[in-house]
Amino acid sequence: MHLVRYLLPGQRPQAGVRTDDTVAPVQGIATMAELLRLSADELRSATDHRADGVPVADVTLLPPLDGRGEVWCAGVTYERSRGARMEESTEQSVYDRVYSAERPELFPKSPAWRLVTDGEQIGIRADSGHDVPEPELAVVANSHGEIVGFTICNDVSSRSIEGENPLYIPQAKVFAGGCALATGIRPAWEVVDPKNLTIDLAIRRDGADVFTGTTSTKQLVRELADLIGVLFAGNEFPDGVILATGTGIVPELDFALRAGDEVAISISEVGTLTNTVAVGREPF
Ligand code: DO4
Ligand code: MG
Repeated sequence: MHLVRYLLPGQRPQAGVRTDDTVAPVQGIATMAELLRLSADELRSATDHRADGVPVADVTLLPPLDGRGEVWCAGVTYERSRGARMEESTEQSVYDRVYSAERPELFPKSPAWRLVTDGEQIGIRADSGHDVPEPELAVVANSHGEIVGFTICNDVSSRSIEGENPLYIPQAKVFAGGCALATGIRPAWEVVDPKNLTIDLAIRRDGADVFTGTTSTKQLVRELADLIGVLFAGNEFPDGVILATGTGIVPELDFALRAGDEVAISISEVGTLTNTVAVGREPF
């Protein structure tokens, strides 16, 4: 089962539940924000009370967040990420220190309205030059700070802009098409062990794989509840929040995304996310 948002022709976006090839609204609920205002127990029982469904082929699936929902990212949570940042950056020590610091790196990535989802284009910046996808397990928390599900985030990033100066991280991380989420949220009660999931990334160019990589969330050095705890320590998320937990797959420095590349991410028990790369607006 996945929590989804979808559009039927001529209607407003609707939150609901996808099972196999059917989507159905949850009774009395219109938006994901409403679902994420429920407690975890209330959400679980709400998903048992569904109205009649329609074939998924008849709807357009939307990014699974709405209203005041936000996506945040954690960074440098895998050894591979620490190594890659130290290689690309002029300021190596900040990455080395944050990897083992008590306080994790967390940064805002996208409001709900700027998200893209499966099958849509992801963007790379025209003023960048060295860009990579970052395939990440994303934790979905309700407004009470409880972990209620998991999805996939592609934290598309500019290595050249961040590498020049870490103070440029907002520009390296936040731009049109820079944040993609899978269409579905797998409920937490259906995922046996989120710290034992396989993450796969494949990048295809002209019909051939030009990069493949795999990792496991076993390699994630932070506890999911701790990351959510720090996020909620200074913030309220009245319509829920999705926190991407960092990348454990970073291509070597000689690889960069190009327009037209297809980026496919899969996470066991969670789902898949596939997007094609487009170059964003011209530099200022
Ligand atoms: O420190 C920069 C960002 C790190 C990041 O996004 C990651 O490790 O996934
Ligand atoms: Mg990342």
